[in-house]
Amino acid sequence: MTGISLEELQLATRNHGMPLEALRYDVTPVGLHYLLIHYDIPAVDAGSWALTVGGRLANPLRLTLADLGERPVVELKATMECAGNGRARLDPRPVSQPWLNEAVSTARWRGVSVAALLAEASPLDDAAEVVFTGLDRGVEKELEQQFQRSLPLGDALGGEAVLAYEMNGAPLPPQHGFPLRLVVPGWYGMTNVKWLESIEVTDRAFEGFQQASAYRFRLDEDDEGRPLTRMAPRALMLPPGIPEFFTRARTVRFGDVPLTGRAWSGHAPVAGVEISDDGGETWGEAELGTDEGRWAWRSWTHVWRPAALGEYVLCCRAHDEAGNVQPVAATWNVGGYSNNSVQQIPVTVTE
Ligand SMILES: Nc1nc2c(c(=O)[nH]1)N[C@H]1C(S)=C(S)[C@@H](COP(=O)(O)O)O[C@H]1N2
Ligand SMILES: [Mo]
Repeated sequence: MTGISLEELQLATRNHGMPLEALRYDVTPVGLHYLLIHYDIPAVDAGSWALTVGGRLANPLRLTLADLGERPVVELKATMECAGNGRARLDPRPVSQPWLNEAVSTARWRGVSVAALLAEASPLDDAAEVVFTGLDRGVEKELEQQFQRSLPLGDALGGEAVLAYEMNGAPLPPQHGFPLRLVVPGWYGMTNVKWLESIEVTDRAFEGFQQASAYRFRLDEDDEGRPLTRMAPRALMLPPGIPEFFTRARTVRFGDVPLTGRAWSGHAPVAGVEISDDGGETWGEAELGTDEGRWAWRSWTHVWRPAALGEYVLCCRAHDEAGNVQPVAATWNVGGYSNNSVQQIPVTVTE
């Protein structure tokens, strides 16, 4: 793997991942939730802020935080994963935010239902997509823009998407989208537009940068590709034993080693998790924990009994009820998206 650039390091220090030991929490404590911010965290004055809901609607709306607070409350536990999670493990490494495995977390979101709000605004017959615009501004590929993403009207009306003003029981913190963000459970991170300024219903497909150029799975520069939507299945393991400070190489004591982790899929419920201690040659079944809801990751456990002292490579992989399973090797792609190849944790078993 070639050396990391100063630009990648600059991104990596702004946008932190979730330390994998935080897989122990059902709901990730806010400060441990991974973070991805393309530009700057915008300054927002809650007193003068309002959300505009416009476009192809019979009843356009303008809503303050107080207006939103008067509407029926919905709450959702959702696992969110950056579409670029796993990017830095591709070779050659696509140069962007260099995630290894840690760009995933789970939060309890509270707010109003997107479907209910759109129903109130009454979409016209020609309504096709819903464009969500954030307040944050920046430049990408020489194009000045605000962060914007769209959802097909059917997904906005039919799913469980939320306009969230609370995260884990407190108002959204600045870095996670204060005062309001979109949460579309099951979809990759970029869908969940932070710092919402407006929602616009359109009669055509949205062609904005973050939709038409970025976040597409493209095999090469000439490939038009397909848009990233739902999260592919993935299981992660809480690294067992203790790490060496600099290499993070792990040591575990000989005996029964309890392994735990979490698994999720945006396509269908997790059907099972398998464990390997030989780098993915042979697999055994892990036990799934309590179902914490369709959109939250599922815990799993497994007691590992190493046969002897020595070196092992621990792996875990998830499959879902739609038959999707994690590959052992990743498919390289231009943006470095959706690399759900199995996690590998080298460990040394000692006396
Ligand atoms: N307005 C805005 N929304 C955004 C982003 C952004 O840069 N600006 N980043 C997106 C991406 S790529 C991800 S992975 C998630 C990360 O959400 P988090 O930082 O709350 O974990 O937010 C998404 N929403
Ligand atoms: Mo992301």
